[in-house]
Amino acid sequence: MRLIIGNKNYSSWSLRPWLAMKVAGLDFDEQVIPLYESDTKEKLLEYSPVGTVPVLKDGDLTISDSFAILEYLGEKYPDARLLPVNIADRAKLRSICCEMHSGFFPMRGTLHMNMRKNITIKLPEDVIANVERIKDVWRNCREEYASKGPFLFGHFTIADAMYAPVVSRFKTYGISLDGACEEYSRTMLNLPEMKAWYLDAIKETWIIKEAEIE
Ligand SMILES: N[C@@H](CCC(=O)N[C@@H](CS)C(=O)NCC(=O)O)C(=O)O
Repeated sequence: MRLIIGNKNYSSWSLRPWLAMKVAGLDFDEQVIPLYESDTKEKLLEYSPVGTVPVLKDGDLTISDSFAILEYLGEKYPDARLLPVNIADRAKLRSICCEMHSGFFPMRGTLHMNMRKNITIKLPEDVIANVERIKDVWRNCREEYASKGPFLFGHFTIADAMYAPVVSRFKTYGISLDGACEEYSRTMLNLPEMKAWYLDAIKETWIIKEAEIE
């Protein structure tokens, strides 16, 4: 398999399948395409007509979109337990994954993923509302699944992959966390695979000005 991704410092959608594939111990090549350069679109279109990253190539199959890739991996590698076994848990997982995938626009538009940065900014009301809702999601999951392990559904699943960039954004922008949310954030940041992505991100030299809040 080959996973085509964007800059590790900035590409939140790319982090999601990469992290899940690494945690699941899957064998794959990765290819980074630096985003928002003059030839980026042309390069992206070589891999998928959608023209965005991430893209997963598995033999003749091309899968675009982070969530579609995660779902595919969950189905293809059941032993990796990227999806919960229980149908009700799967439904709950999909509900919070879709909420992430199709929502939180104020948070996504203001708190760009930027792993090199540590900065405190005054948050607008709509971003605060998103942050509070995300904390609720994490708290509710941790309350329900705490006895099964430290991740949202106990063991690591695609839900943790979906929220991994949020963990990083909260760290970058100094969002204060306590209790279950602080523990969850620590669990995610201490994942060896997350640390490996951070190390690669920090080494990158590309700068995307729009994602660099001063
Ligand atoms: N909903 C898509 C979003 C993908 C996306 O917007 N990726 C960004 C990078 S994080 C991208 O490829 N931007 C380049 C462009 O739009 O030209 C997914 O989940 O994969």
